[in-house]
Amino acid sequence: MGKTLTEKILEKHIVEGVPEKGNEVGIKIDQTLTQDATGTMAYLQFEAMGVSKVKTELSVSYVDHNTVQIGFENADDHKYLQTVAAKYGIVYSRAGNGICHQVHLERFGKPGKTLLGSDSHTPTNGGIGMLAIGAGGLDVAVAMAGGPFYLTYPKVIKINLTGKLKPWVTAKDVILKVLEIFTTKGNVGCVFEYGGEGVKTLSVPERATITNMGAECGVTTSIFPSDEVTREFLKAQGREQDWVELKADDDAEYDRVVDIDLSELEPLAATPHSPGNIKTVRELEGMKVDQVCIGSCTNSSYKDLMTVAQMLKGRRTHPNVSFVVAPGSRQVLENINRDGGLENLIEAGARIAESACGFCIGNSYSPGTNAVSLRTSNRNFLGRSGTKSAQVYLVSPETAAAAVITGEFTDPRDLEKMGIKYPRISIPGRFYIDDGMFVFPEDVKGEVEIYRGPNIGEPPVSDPLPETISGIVTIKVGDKITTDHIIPAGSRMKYRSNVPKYSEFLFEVVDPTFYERAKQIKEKGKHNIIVAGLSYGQGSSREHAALCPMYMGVKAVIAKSFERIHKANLINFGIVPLTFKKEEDYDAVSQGDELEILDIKECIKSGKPVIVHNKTSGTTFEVEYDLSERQKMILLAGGTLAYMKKKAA
Ligand code: MIC
Ligand code: SF4
Repeated sequence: MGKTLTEKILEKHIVEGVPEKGNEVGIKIDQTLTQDATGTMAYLQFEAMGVSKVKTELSVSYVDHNTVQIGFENADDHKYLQTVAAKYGIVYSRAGNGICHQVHLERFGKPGKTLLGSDSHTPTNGGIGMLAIGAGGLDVAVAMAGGPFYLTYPKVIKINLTGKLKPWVTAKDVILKVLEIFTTKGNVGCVFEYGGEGVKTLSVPERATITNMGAECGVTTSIFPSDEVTREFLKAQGREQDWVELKADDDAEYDRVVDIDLSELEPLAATPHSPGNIKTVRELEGMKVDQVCIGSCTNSSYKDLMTVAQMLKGRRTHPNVSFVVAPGSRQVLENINRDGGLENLIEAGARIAESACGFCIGNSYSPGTNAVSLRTSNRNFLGRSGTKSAQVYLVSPETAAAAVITGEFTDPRDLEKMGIKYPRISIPGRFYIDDGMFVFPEDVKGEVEIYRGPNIGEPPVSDPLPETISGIVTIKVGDKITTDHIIPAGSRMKYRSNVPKYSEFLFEVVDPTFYERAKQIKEKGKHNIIVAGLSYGQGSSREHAALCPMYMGVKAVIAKSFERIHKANLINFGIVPLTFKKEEDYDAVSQGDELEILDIKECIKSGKPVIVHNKTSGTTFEVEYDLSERQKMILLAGGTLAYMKKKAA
């Protein structure tokens, strides 16, 4: 039987475990990336591992999230990151160089290699044929120290592309279609592998738009083959030597095959407040638009911005629209500048933002009250833009630019009637390349002293797992609670290196009284327990969604189901992820109930069922846990750092 592309790459990287679907396997990681908002904690943890240099082929530390720098905190953190990179042999990408995923695709992504990144959109580099996976910072630190990364040997779903996109229909519409089919939940443990005749019609950055937003479906990663198109892209980046051909065998067997005819797609939008709420742009036509933001790691490539620039050439931004453009990288900015695109954008009235995450993470350009904001980014979770009442729609650059012209939701195909022709932009044969904003380890001379500003604290350590978890349901939430709900980013993100301070914002968008209640429960010597519905912990890889609850004394989360990265983060920080066996057990628990999770330690050790006693209602119910032997040992030790120390001893 032939092999899928995913199996072929995994086969070359497995160092532990049996490669059977559903089994936990450990894989060797060739490259890692971190960004500043997750990186500081990751490197503090890496330092605690006592390794003298990173053991990967390449590790890059990007600064792209906290670049607004109101106050000293982030500038200090960046200096910490730069000195750590210099000391341990890590490439440092300075603020201004661009968004980690876009820059990595341009300068470092290599087909056939594994990439682990402390950011959920790491699969962007699946567009160049890498097996690129997002994880919590601690897992990335372990990989930098030479340890394996553990994942469930995945089911592989083939997305078979046929046909060719029609003018005005884009890669973004492909992934929004995928989101319509698969939704944002129920895809844990799967990989999306793209194949079929349609693949060759998509450029590498277009493929990367598609693999980027696979993260919203909750899959482990998404991957495209590496073909002539990949070779051309690498050549344009001056890296043709990094190309290898990679494809699935013709007789490879997949767990499921889904066909998408590219020529049948039309412009789509994800409506508030989930990337999975898909409508056609036609259905939304005429809705007044207040803000348009083009950029983010999903849609900020050369082609994206040159297309928009061409559409807007000689036109003005509608007077009711605030129009923001954030090029994905300094390379994109330099190239659109050289090719005249930047001029068109400025003349049209664009507010040119830094090449960074910016608006996407809500640390700048927040929309007004109840504003309708069209964005080319990947997430529109409640409050993520920085404005809770804002209505954020996720669209393609073409649909976004159409609204810049008309001031309302407009199907870009209708622009033809206004005399606007579809701009056919192709990728340059050779990009203008300038790596001057990287600091390479070989550029570092002499001894390096690590800089630690006052904002950087020791990473908190968890207490060992108690015999019985005895506590209060501090909060009961519903389905699809994202890490943006658990701990906001945006203007709060500057406290990433200060866990006690950052914890004050836990569940801010859902229930701002959470912190005070959790604090009181902790002070009474009780544990905090979170109860949740389906797909708990969707979205980002931010381990603070586990680290801050741990700091506040949360010992267990009982949910209907968990998303992959968040579940791994909970385990890393010694919080037990338990699942309801029956729907009615979830219904019967109320916020404020006193629960006892009896003999939890013994149950996990011996594999016995876990019984929860609800002292408030006088009832009991059974919960389940799906943990590998390794994960059990981590929980018993009280978290990954404690487990590693124990193992070393
Ligand atoms: C996001 O898009 O939500 C982020 C901000 O990039 C996060 C990482 C973080 O919270 O620092 C992610 O995607 O993992
Ligand atoms: Fe940055 Fe947004 Fe991409 Fe996250 S999704 S890495 S915040 S651009």
